[in-house]
Amino acid sequence: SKAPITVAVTGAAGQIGYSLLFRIASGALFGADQPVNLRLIERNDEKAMKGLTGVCMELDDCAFPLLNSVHPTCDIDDGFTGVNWALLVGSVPRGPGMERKDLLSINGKIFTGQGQAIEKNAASDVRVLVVGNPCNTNCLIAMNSAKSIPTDRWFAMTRLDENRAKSQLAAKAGVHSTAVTNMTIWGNHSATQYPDFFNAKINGKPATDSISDTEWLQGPFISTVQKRGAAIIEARGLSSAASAANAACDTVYSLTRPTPASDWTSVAVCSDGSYGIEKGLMFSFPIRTDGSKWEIVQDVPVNEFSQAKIKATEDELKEERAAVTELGLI
Ligand code: NAX
Repeated sequence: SKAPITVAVTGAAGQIGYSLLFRIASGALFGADQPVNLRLIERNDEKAMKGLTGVCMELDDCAFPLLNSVHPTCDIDDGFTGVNWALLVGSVPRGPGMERKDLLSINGKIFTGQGQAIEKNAASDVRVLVVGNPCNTNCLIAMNSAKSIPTDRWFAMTRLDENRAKSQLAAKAGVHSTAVTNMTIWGNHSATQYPDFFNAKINGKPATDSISDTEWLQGPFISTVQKRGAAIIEARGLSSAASAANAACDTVYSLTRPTPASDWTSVAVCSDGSYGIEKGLMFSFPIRTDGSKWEIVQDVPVNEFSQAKIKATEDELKEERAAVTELGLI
């Protein structure tokens, strides 16, 4: 049988963790014949670690055929030892009265420490997906704290936004979500992200052929996707967790298998200057991969409307980077 793949998850006792771990253990990332080791990382806090113990008990109780080992810890050097994939989910949410700068500063310290611990302890083929918000900038910080790990191993998650956009377009066109392809999320995982309906396809043809309501596409469609996180909180009283865990699984799945012909997927990667985006920013682009090496899809048409939206989200990421540079985090 195959050698296990080792996956670290931070924030493992949190809401997303509670969905994500069970999906990983049942084969959602690497398939039904690939055993996994889980290394579960939580804060050095009694309540968090006790919660993690409970989650580990439930993982035991599933008797998952693919789950080779589970290792809970609050020591990040231990937690990242030998990991092939690091899913950085844990971060500190913005509390009442907390300034944006305080948030960047608190999370900045978490992600510099985790970047260093990954560099020191992970497997030589490690790949990192940051989910914890602000995910693009947290990823930028971790990547800059681990300079010996190639920049093409670092990803921040915009797949939930991609999936949300596909589902909105499918509902509007009256088709199944699988009919929607080539859905790019450009930029930041935030309210400035741009879900690019111009280049999306429905049943292989431009989405705009099936959806003629341009006013809806340029207005409510974009804002619904941008603000979906807040709408879920409003409805559920809790932030999106199962759908976020699902998107994390989709991201790893898509990055480890060849992209279907003529389609692409969205994930934030370190910009190489494509589409005029400043080099070094963690920016969500259309991506294709053969399952190991990935590339930014070039020559996707960007019209004036799209250009303005892409500029706005790039500007926001530049501001976030300036703030963390000023704080000495990168
Ligand atoms: P929870 O607050 O339920 O869980 C977070 C967990 O992280 C807690 O158990 C906490 O103890 C732990 N934690 C905090 N600091 C840690 C550290 N230094 N090391 C290890 N663990 C630590 O949040 P949850 O709903 O699970 O969301 C987690 C993160 O995902 C949040 O930052 C959230 O904003 C972000 N999201 C990102 C999304 C994306 O699309 N990129 C979508 C969903 C989600 O909002």
